[in-house]
Amino acid sequence: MRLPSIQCLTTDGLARSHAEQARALCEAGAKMIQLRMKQAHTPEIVNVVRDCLPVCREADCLLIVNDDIEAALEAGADGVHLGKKDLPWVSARKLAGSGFLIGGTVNCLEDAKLAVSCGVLDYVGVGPYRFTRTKECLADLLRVEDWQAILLELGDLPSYAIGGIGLEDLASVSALRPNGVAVCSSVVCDEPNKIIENYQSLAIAWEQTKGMNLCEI
Ligand code: TZP
Ligand code: MG
Repeated sequence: MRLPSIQCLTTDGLARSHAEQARALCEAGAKMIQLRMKQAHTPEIVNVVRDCLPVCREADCLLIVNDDIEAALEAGADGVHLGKKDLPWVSARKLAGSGFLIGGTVNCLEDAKLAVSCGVLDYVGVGPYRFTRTKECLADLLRVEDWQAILLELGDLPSYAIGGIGLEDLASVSALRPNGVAVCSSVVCDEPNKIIENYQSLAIAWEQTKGMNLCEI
């Protein structure tokens, strides 16, 4: 299976619902969406995943659920993204079995070591690159030497740089050599046409940085 090099996160707090954000992203050509519904309980997440899945399938777009593996499995999502406060990665893999994507959060070298040694992750999100209001309790920003050490440690484990990344950051981010970028506020907004425009500009710019390498998993 190939992992796309751009992952788009939906967010709370917009006039457009998570499903509407996901639909616009699919229309824009997004190939990997992470539903990040921080305020919702499992039944609501299940409903939104079920709503989004046909659209994502039609658009050949992977649908990942943030935090809630129970919702992801029940609704038939493609995977889950788990941070350090969520179900441990090894337990998640035992629960989900193979053929289900599990992504993890890496904020430091120690996390990267764990991500590799656990042997159950399909990808990691590495960051934060910049300050962002999208995530509460943001970890310390990574310095260039942190990126180098972390990405070296990760080896072949696919990585997405994350945290406040916008169009103007792509050249510098790409120079760090993650496999891809994960973005939210630079793409999703209240206006679906603007989501499409934002995503497409970002995808073109990322391709221009030669960051468009698809990674095998
Ligand atoms: N983890 C680290 S930063 C972040 C997450 C989920 C938020 C990403 O969103 P944005 O708006 O692209 O900073
Ligand atoms: Mg989490």
